[in-house]
Amino acid sequence: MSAADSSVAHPEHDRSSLSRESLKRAFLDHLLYTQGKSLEIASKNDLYQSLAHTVRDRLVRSWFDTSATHQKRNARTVAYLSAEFLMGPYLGNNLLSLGISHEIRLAMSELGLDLDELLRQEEEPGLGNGGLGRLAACFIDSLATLEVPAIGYGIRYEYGIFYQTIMDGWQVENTDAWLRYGNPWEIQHAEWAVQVKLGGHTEQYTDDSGRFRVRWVPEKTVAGVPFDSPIPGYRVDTTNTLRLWRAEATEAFDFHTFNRGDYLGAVNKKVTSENLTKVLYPNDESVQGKELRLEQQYFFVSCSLQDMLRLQQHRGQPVTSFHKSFAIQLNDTHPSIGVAELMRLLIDEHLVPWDRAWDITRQTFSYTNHTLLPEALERWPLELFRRVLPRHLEIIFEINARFLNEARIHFFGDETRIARLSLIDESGERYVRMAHLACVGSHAINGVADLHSELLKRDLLKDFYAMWPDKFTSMTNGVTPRRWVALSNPRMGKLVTRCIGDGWIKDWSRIREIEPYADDAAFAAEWRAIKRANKIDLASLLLRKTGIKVDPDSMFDVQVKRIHEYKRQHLSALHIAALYHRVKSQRNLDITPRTFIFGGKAAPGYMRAKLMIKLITAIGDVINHDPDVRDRIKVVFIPNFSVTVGQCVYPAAELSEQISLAGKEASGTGNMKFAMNGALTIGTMDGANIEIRDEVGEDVFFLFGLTAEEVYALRREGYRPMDFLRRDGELHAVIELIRSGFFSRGDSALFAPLIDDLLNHDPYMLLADYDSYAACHSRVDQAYRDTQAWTRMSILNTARSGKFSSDRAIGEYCDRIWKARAVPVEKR
Ligand code: AZC
Repeated sequence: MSAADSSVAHPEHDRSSLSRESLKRAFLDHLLYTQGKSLEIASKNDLYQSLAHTVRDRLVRSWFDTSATHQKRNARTVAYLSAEFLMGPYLGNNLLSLGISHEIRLAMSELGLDLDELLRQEEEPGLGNGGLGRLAACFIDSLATLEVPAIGYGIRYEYGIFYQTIMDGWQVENTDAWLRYGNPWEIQHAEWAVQVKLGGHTEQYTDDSGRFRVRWVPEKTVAGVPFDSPIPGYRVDTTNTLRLWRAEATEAFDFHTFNRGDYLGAVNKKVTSENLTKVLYPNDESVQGKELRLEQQYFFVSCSLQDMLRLQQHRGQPVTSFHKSFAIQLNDTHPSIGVAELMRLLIDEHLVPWDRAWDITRQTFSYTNHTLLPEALERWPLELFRRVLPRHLEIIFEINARFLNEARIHFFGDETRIARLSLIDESGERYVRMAHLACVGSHAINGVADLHSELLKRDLLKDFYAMWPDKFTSMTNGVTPRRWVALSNPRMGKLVTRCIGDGWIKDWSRIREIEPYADDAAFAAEWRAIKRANKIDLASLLLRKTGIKVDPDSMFDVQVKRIHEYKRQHLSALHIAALYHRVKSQRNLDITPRTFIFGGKAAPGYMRAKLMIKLITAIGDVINHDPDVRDRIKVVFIPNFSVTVGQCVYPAAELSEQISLAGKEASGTGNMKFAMNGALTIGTMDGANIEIRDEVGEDVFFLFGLTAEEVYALRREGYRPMDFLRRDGELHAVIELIRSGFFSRGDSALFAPLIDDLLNHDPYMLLADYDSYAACHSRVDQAYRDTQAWTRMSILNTARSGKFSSDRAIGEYCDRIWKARAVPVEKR
């Protein structure tokens, strides 16, 4: 059964205007007039495009009514600024929102077409790296479903996150030309293009009324053109907008060069301008101060702010009430230059006095931090910053001077603290600290899970917390139950709907109502059958993508997420190697058959992470081919983990690996997707794992490892990984096995960088947590043998996952930060 069959689970409205005949007519019209094809000669892409256009047409009316209502009501609008939106495929989700998947399926089949095949045709826009980008996508889904006026602002990268293949066990990156066959969901609005300045210098002048002013004389100007996609709420009349900006050369600029007779030079500059939105930086939680990246960030932020000011004017509102019309959320520091840009627009272009402008700015912005990792903190070398944004640097200096004055009064005499707080890092080479700019320019600052928010206050942002405790708050992440359950797990959706109705799709807290069914044998049997069917689907995907055949009756133990040392995929690898070692040493050992499934991308320049992938595939290669193992253990690495692949993985998982070192994973959101789909968690006390465990109950959660407090204590005492190795014979043997080249055809040097690091430094404390992890897995092994008890836990786990909907998270943001509310759309 496929995603689109979710229609069966959620009875659809019988809207006559959407009758099958008219859908077929519209589809064939698009095939002819948009694609220029007949049914006989159409390619699969033609068919997909025609269907997508047919569905988009059905969103346009409500899209239009939505913006008309928001304008008329002058409703406070949430502007979610994010350098990444990892949307996943649109078609299935839009069918679900509209409630027409069943009709469309029938219409297609009457034309001899298979909806599932058309759904598979869509290339997902991979405009994000991982958690942060996917969170933005879940949030705009919830905003629309909750009928909150909102616009997602971001970048229309021509190339999204790279396409990953695995060759000889190594990650290989390929470009992601997702726009190759066109994007049927977007509408280009050339009429709303804006100009963005870059480089150059500033000049002082006196205006007509004798006031001292600053003018920015840029080196170049780039045009920003908006591309809009509709974001329909689930079964409501609200259809919000995702507005992504593409950089284009400005005519004025071309003309200038052209007039000097330098045609090729002009063309070349055009190409350079357009480079700005060419490609997404594939780094997750690490930054290198690349000029182009700063330009990208500034480009999309400036476009978005200018766009909001245009809307403000269009609504007939003065710029000085900008903060009443817009609540801008900074998704991490990537858009934090917005603080300085709004100040520039207000004071230089709209002639608002500084104090008033600062007031407006602070009331407008709020900032979400997504990571404590120091390597992820954005800071720009001052000279680079000056080269790209000379006017902004002046504004930042002024903000800083005023801020530090305030701080000096607050922390009288404490100059080391003042230096720590400064927007400019002057400890060596000078840098602009973007997180500090975001903190100073926002009225609210939040972490993404309770532990993370506490650690922010205690550690990373402690000086800001000391100064402004009231600005800090915690907003635990959430994920949308539409995409992550209704769409990706239609079998489960159907069962749940049969028992409690379909209210859970819009209100996931109601999933609690299935709790009594945990003890219902018939329900449990169905629950199991559904999981098994989902596993069979995943098994066939694995076979197709990797050639590896797995047993759907083995336990599916899954770790999918970006590959990173702090997430510790190699801890799992060590444990798998240990299991193998056990099976080899005791031939008839009775273990629960398991399929270990991994997926995730490593940043292309992150060699250690790439080596982790190689370690997993190398161990897998040996195990999968060893007849002694007799299918008791399989290891599969799914290439190119993406939203599309995730939709197949979460519903099939039984064990969810959330094994980061405590204190490192800000929240995690995959952990929530697994929990909703009935996979039990094996995890550390990290990020939102803690809250998942609080909700589902400690006997429905496999806990192991050090707590964040214990991690700090151990580090303070002086952590010596070797001490832990000596205590554990099996781990010792496993490390020796890897070191000897057993998994690398005798190449004992291959994994040395990983292993030596574990033995000598082990910054993520794998060795300290190993024992506890392995013991916990033995408990999992035992628990899985009792099928009924396991099923019961799985049901309870889902039933108690109500908190982890992004609808809950968005409700909290609206109440506590944005002061935004639902505005029902008036239909024309
Ligand atoms: C991620 C965090 O690592 C993850 O724990 C969290 O769930 C997610 O954001 C959403 O809040 N961070 C990122 O993806 N990237 C950066 C730069 O933090």
